[in-house]
Amino acid sequence: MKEILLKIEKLKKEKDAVILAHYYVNDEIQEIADYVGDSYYLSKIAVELPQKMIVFCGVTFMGESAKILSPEKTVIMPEALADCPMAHMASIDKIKEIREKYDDLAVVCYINSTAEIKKCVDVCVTSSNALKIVRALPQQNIYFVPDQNLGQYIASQVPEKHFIFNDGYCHVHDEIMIDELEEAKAAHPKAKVLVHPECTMTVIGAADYVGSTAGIIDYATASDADEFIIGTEIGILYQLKKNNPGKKFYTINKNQICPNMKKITLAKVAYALENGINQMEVDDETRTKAVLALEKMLELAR
Ligand code: CIZ
Ligand code: SF4
Repeated sequence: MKEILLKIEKLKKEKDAVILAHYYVNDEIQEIADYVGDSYYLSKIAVELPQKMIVFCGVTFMGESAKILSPEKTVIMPEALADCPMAHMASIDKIKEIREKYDDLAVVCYINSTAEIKKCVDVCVTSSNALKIVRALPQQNIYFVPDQNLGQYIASQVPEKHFIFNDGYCHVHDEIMIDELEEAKAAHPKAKVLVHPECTMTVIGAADYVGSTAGIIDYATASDADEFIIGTEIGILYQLKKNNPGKKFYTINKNQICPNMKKITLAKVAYALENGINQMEVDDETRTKAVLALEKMLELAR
């Protein structure tokens, strides 16, 4: 075994630590992680795990959500600068303005958001539980932040409610173009198209399946098809190939890479574990407000 892997194993035992990783991080991180998953699975499991320390291989909002839900645990981020730009793409003033306009309103917030935003919303969702949660809400009007694409997709599936959209987006998914998808389909006519709901509605409209990273992996694994065109971040290919050695997976363009997820390396995991750096801190006032939206998500998604 490589020296760095032995070092990480040893440190994990010494510190009573567990490594969580999102499907978008580098392959070698997914290989050493104790748990790999989508953002819903990771936020749920972080609460249930017995270890005192969580090393979160993902972007800031993921570690922050784990800390908010489990304040007694030490949550360490191997790379402090791995942040999701979309997490900042909502305005608290705009949320207040929309609340004043509608009586019967729920502010629904994608988990890809900062704790400051989560403080001002009614419930969080992830791409794997958003439809279930939005359908279960009693409110008729839904203000969905920050992702406009996920918001539009949910609205298309829940036509009985009225939606107000925000203008946030994920550059990795938003930049997957329909003509690129059509080219990929022409090159691989037998392939099923599986995309993430952070893609635009035009791309979603041309897909066979729309779902979270976990949903895409489950669909490809259960499917009889043996070729797939994948419309999400390239890190997902590691699990797709691992679960399906006989099947072929194609991306749509060359930019399906989240630069922030890719900042996490084995050396940074080892260094953060050894030195206890980049501990996630959330002040009490923020935590006690933001936890309500996350706990409501866990309750409604059950
Ligand atoms: O950051 C993303 O795009 C996420 C959280 C995707 C997913 O489905 O887990
Ligand atoms: Fe954020 Fe997009 Fe990266 Fe996900 S893939 S962390 S939404 S920038």
